[in-house]
Amino acid sequence: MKDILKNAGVEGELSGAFCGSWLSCTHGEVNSVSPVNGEVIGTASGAGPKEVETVVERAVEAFSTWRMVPAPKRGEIVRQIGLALRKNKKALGALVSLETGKIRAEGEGEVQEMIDIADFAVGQSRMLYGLGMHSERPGHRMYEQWHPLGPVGVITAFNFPVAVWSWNAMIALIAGDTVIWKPSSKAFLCAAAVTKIAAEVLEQNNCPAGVVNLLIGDRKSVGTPLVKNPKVPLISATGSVAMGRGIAAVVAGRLGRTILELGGNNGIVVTPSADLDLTARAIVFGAVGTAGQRCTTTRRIIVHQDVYDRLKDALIGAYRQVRIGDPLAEETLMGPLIDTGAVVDMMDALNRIESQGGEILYGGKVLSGGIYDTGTYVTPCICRADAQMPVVAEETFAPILYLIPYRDFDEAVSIHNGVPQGLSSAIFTNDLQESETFLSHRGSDCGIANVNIGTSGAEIGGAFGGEKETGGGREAGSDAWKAYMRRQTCTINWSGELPLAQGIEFDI
Ligand code: UN1
Repeated sequence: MKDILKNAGVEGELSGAFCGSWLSCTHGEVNSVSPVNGEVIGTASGAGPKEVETVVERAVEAFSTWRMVPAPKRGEIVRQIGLALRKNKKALGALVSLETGKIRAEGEGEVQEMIDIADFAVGQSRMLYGLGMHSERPGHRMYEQWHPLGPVGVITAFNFPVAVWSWNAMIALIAGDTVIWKPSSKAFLCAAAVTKIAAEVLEQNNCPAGVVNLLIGDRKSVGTPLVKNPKVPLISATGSVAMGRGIAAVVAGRLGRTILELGGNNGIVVTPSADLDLTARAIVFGAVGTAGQRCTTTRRIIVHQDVYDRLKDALIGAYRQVRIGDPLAEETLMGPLIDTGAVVDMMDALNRIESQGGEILYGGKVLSGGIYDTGTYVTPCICRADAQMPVVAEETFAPILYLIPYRDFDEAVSIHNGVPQGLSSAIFTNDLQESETFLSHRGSDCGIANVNIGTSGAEIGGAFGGEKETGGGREAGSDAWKAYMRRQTCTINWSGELPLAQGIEFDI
């Protein structure tokens, strides 16, 4: 454990605020407790409203310099950050595992996602394209350009403690913005380690202090003051729907911008023509991976009644094989939940499933003995449910999978879309009409819709995010960069005359 902290550069007491230098903070202490062994693995002095103010000021100041660095040069610095992450992939991946309980492969996979988005951002730094338009007036030229926006507040959750920052930060950095990161208080060591790596690269390139910043603390002492601050034009937040609602209201109140990536309740429709072996494997990764704690986790299987039993048996068979334990051990497939609070929430959901008429078909037990004595290890759970059960419409951040039988395809789509969340979705079928219907505008209502692959594990090249209560934000690839910049429409008159648009005459 000591080695993991040392290799990631986060042993010893940390300060809760960084803006080019570490500030001394006096807002209590924040502890990071590993769900792997229940031990406190790190402590930071907490930041408070005063530090938020200082850090925002520094980020504003740095922005005035950073925005004048040509975008491809900013891209070159992001390229170096990507190289530094490559060097630290194993060390960071192990820290992600230790602090969040993700298995090693997923911890490293998350760092790979950071590397991928860094590479993507390097290319994007030369492609911040605006459109040119034909003016309706003679001798006029119109075009649009994209300017840096300002400091961007990035609020991240425990479950992707480094990748989500990088989807935002790498794009914000090439866009010319500075970044203020408020990580989850449950995973701030990962954030401190990444901040150190990025800050070192920025320093080597003589960038001003305040391009990347960090604030460690809870919602009240850090989150709320950051979100309220009018000098932060964009808040990008990942977390629960309740958290997002609060942030949306505050930022809308000051007419700021948000990118919200909130809850998911992701479903897979399994039709009679599906390859059930492939389907079962995809479901197990989607439902059990990250111990069911991804926003893209597969939570609902809407399965045709003719293949219900076969799929159920295949899934139960596969669930029995899932090796649960120390996430840092090579053979483990499922680590612990983030804390005992998450276990309580899971057990509470299981009670409600039973009282609402569902049936637990497999798992759902808290493990004990040896490493399990932390009370954070559970067996993943499969339940039979029907779509009307209120608990099915909720996102329980735990490995609970609902099997919901359907009779006809339209019913399956309507069950699929019948929840308040709209992040990720998938269909397993070999029937072209079914897959095309699912992808059409009368099909899935989610931000992500897949055919014959699961709901989780999206690549960074696409825009990531969802509809309805998921919040509507898009991060990472495609043209998500536009949300981090301000668009300016420019009209240049080279005619020597002054014709007005819409043919208006206004001669004096
Ligand atoms: C999240 O859980 O907040 O698609 C993000 C995936 C990952 C990201 C999940 N690339 O599962």
